[in-house]
Parts: sequence; structure tokens; C-alpha cells
Amino acid sequence: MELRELPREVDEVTITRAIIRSAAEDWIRIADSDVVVVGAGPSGLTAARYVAEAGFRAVVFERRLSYGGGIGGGGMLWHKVVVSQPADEILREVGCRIEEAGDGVYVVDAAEMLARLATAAIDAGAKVIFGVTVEDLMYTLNPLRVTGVVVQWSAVNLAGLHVDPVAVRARAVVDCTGHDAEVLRVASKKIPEVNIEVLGERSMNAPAGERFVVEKTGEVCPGLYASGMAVCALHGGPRMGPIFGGMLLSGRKVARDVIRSLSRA
Ligand code: 48H
Repeated sequence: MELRELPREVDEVTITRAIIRSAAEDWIRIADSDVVVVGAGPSGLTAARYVAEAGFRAVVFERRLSYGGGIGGGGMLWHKVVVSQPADEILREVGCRIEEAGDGVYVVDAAEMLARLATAAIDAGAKVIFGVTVEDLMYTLNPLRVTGVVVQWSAVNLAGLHVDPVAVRARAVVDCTGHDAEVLRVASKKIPEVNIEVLGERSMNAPAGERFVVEKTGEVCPGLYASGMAVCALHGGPRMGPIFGGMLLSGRKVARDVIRSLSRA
């Protein structure tokens, strides 16, 4: 084989230093962000793309080592999900190939939707960090405001180790954690002054659930926003099964709310 077709030799320590230096530089920037999105599912990736496109420094913390949240599982593992108008606009913007199923209903490959939403968020400038769990919030009382998140390596939590987490400041924190509404639950339990109760989602009613999630998306208290299934969990809305248009529209709506609020400040 010709030498130029072989990889250039790299010393092991060079690899280590390159990773750590670059990651540390990223984290120094991330520690003071405009927007923290918690969860890289459909609502989180969509929200992150729009706020990043508007010029805000956005980071997405994702507990797992992959994107997509519930997208990858499609509908009961069939590799497709459904969206309805006008959510197809968002899929078209990111270059998804979608199939018309009639009456404003569209079908999309789960793997393609996941990849294109993620690529579009990154291309817009959002930073996505895998393997990090948001486990708590930062706040002030006078004035009452959520001012950031407290993060830990997911692996540390899985191992049950006692390791103190670190804090990341943000002008807006968006709970896109899905059915469990994990960030809102923290606020409800640990910051009683925000005065929120997570009611828990209701049984399936797809048309009502899709509308509910978009209508109720938005700011929960200063600095804290809810999007996606977390909205159903917070306000007691019905689930909708594998139709994902509401998640995309909710991500777009929350991004618009955040952009409006941060642009005023
Ligand atoms: C870091 C976290 C944490 C944490 C969770 O579940 P998701 O896909 O969320 P949504 O709301 O964008 O989309 C919901 C949709 O996938 C769905 O489940 C639907 C439509 N169901 C309807 C029905 O009837 O069942 O993504 C949430 C992401 C996941 O990747 C989690 O790993 C991640 O958030 N996550 N990341 N810190 N504390 N909690």
C-alpha cells in the first residue's frame, strides 16, 4: 500500500490532549450559555435549531449517548412516524423526505427524521452534549428566576457514585425531557416559590393531545420553559402516540417565546 493511503501516526498522548483541550474549551463556553435545552428528542432538537438560528448560544444536554429521544422507536418499532400539517414545514426545512398519506397527513422514516433534525440543530450552531444528565436547577429568589442547570455525567449517576455536579448558567432553560418532565419536577419539588405542580399525562387522545401540547407550550416561570411531552405531563394533557407534529411545533413555539424574551432583555 502507498504510504499516503495509510493514516498518519498519532502518539497516544497527543490524542488524549487533543480531546481534553477541545472539550474543556467547549465547556468553558457552555458554562455561561444563553439557552440550555434539556433532552435531544424531537422538541429539544427543534427548539435548539431555532434559537441557534436566531444567534443565541444554545447547548442541548442529553442523558443518553444518542439523539432522537422517542423518534428512533417509530410507532411500536415500525420505522415510521406520522406528522400532520403544518408540522411538515419543519421537516421540509431540514430536508426530510416525506410521504403524503392524504388529508394533510405525512409519514417519515424515523431514522431520517432523527438525523436531519440533529444535523440542522448542529448546523445552526447548537452544541449537543451526550452522556450528561440535568439533575437540578440554579435559581434566585429576588427576583424569582431559574438561572441555569446543575449537570452530572450520566455514567456517574448510573454507577451510584457520590460525585458533586457542576453548574451551567443560562438565560433560559427549556425542559424537553419528554414524558417524565424531569426538570419541571425538580422545580416543583425543590423551588416551592415557582408554585408548579406536575399533574401527569392522561390516556391517549391523539387529536386533543397534539393541540394541547402546542397550546400549553411556553414559559413556566421566569427563565424556565416547557416543550414537548413535558407539557402534557405538567398540565395533565392526553398522550398522542406516534404522531410527532405536535412535538416539532411545540419546539418551534418555545423557541419563539425564548427568542422574544431574550431579545427584550
Ligand atoms: C438530560 C434527559 C433528561 C435529563 C430525559 O422523550 P423525548 O423524545 O421528548 P419529546 O417531548 O421531545 O418527544 C416526545 C416523543 O418522543 C414521545 O415520546 C411521544 C410523542 N409520545 C407520545 C405517546 O403517547 O407516548 O426525548 C426526551 C430526551 C430523551 O432523549 C432523554 O434521554 C432525555 O430527553 N432526558 N437528558 N437530562 N434529566 N431526562
